[in-house]
Amino acid sequence: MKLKNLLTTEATDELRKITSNSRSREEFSKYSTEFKKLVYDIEQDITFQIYSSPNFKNTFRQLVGQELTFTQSVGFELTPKKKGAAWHLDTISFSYIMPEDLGYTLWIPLDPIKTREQHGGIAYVPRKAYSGDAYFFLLDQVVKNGKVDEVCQFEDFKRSNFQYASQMEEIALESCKVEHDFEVGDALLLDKFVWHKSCPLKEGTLPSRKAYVMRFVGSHSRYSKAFLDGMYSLIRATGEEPQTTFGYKALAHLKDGDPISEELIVKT
Ligand SMILES: O=C(O)CCC(=O)C(=O)O
Ligand SMILES: [Fe+2]
Repeated sequence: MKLKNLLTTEATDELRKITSNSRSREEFSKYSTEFKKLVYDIEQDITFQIYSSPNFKNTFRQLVGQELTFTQSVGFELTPKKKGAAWHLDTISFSYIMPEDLGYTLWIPLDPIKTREQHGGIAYVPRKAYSGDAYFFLLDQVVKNGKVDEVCQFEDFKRSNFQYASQMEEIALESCKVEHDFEVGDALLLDKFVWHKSCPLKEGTLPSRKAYVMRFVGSHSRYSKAFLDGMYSLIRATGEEPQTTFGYKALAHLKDGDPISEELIVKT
């Protein structure tokens, strides 16, 4: 869902500064090489100011009916030479909560997005049309029933990256995608069951598109080490290293089923 004028110019200027100044890690995975920059955990004072402001909290309480707990930030930069992310669900980014629990991505573009001129935004498919909850359920069954090792042996599985849509799904997703224009200050809120992708940036006046992403979990969302371990085994079986170890670093002291509240997150 698109949120108009969520952030002030001061806030987006600050977020742009953080995103510009942060450096990507050396070890690139396939996912991160599809961007000019992809860097995790770049929160600063401004990030805290945004998510703890009463206005922001109220807005989201009304929108999702739950308090949101900030977990992680990500900075993206996309240029015309890079494809960005193909259709996917953020199964790794939300692997530290129970598969059925709520997680949210707030995507904040730091450049204006004009779809008719250069694209460069995010496309998504509304859950009513095709929802990712069945896919989280599927992954849950694999983990819960101790089938991760077996799945990791499948040649088909090793060849594909399970976070992404299949070719047949891509065709269906393309045909019901939504792509918005954005002014700087607007944002897009997606829950973790929403399929989405980057829209490649065409050559034009904008040389690159930056975005700052804030991930949240619902205040009722519970930690799941079992699902976290399962997802990391699956991703490693495809030959990729997980982009982030947030669930291990920041939440390692939690037990399965513990609710994740702000005080429990270890700042790294
Ligand atoms: O900014 C992009 O192009 C990708 C963002 C994305 O996939 C995400 O935040 O989950
Ligand atoms: Fe994503």
